[in-house]
Amino acid sequence: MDTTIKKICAGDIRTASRLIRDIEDKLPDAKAKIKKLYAHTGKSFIIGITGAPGAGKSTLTDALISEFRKLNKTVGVLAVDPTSPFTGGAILGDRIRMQRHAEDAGVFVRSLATRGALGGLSQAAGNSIHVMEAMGKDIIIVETVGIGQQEIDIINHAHTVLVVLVPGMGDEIQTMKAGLMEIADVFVINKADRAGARQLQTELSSMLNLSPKTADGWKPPIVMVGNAFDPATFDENTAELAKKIEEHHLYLQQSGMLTERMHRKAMTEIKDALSACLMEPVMHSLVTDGDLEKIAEKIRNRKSDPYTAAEEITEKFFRKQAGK
Ligand SMILES: Nc1nc2c(ncn2[C@@H]2O[C@H](COP(=O)(O)OP(=O)(O)OP(=O)(O)O)[C@@H](O)[C@H]2O)c(=O)[nH]1
Ligand SMILES: [Mg+2]
Repeated sequence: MDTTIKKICAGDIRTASRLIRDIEDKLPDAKAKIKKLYAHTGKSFIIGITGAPGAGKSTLTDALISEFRKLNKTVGVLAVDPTSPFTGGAILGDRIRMQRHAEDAGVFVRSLATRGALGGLSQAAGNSIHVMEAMGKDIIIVETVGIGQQEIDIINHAHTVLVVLVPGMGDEIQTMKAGLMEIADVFVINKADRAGARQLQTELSSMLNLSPKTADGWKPPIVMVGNAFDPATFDENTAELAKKIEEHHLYLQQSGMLTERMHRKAMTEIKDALSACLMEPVMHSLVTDGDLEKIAEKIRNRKSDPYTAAEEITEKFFRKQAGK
């Protein structure tokens, strides 16, 4: 076996960290490593946590780590920050918030950011999850800011999805718009000691009652989590949250829905890989050749149309590939 793979499968933190960094930097070698690693993945339970910036996702993740550690489960955490060029501090914040687990060999925390590259964040997240799976982590938590399609793609790598809402942020409407209602398996109303928490709970539960019964027959529970700085209630609430997550996990296993989730994950992985094999090289050569600007200009002047342009681009790409 490749030494890198061997080391990662033995749980070596340095080798795993290096591969995650290479994945993030899109080094071609990382792809080759993931191919070899893949056979050693697929056994972890993956939890996605999404919600607005500052909703308290990292604080909750930290609390969940403690809950899972009590059960002797090893935990991997991946904090994905799609907006990191602007909020570089958030990732540092994540490290600080999860610092109390820094000494624990059963916990592995890494962050992932886009470095201005074209797309591919979902793929980088998926591959980093694979690294943690190969390390043998029982549970992997993926945290991402939930706004757009990119984040939904990332969350599709998870088996169970938590959506974190906070009273007074107009979240209900945001959530509906972002399509998060459909993707949530468990809702968390965080900072539930704040005014408006009960109202949010009522609105959310009537929204859930109105929505046609989810295809898989699971009704997403709403867990209220109070102030993170009031340990007595916070610990009790997060223990309840961990219980709901476990219930969903059991439900997935018993209903056969886990297979469906794994299928959804596989679909996302194919889409990501195709995008890396096709979309990204095409876009890359268009950008570096300066063709993208020229084509856009032609379209703007109605000298061409997007379909013809796309056909020409595709034809050129495949001709170039065939000539290789
Ligand atoms: N009042 C109050 N503040 C909280 C609570 N939970 C978290 N915070 C604070 O809210 C801020 C954001 O918390 P995070 O856990 O980093 O939130 P996040 O959703 O991970 O944030 P991003 O990753 O930046 O989107 C921090 O300053 C926390 O200390 C809470 O229950 N009550
Ligand atoms: Mg965070």
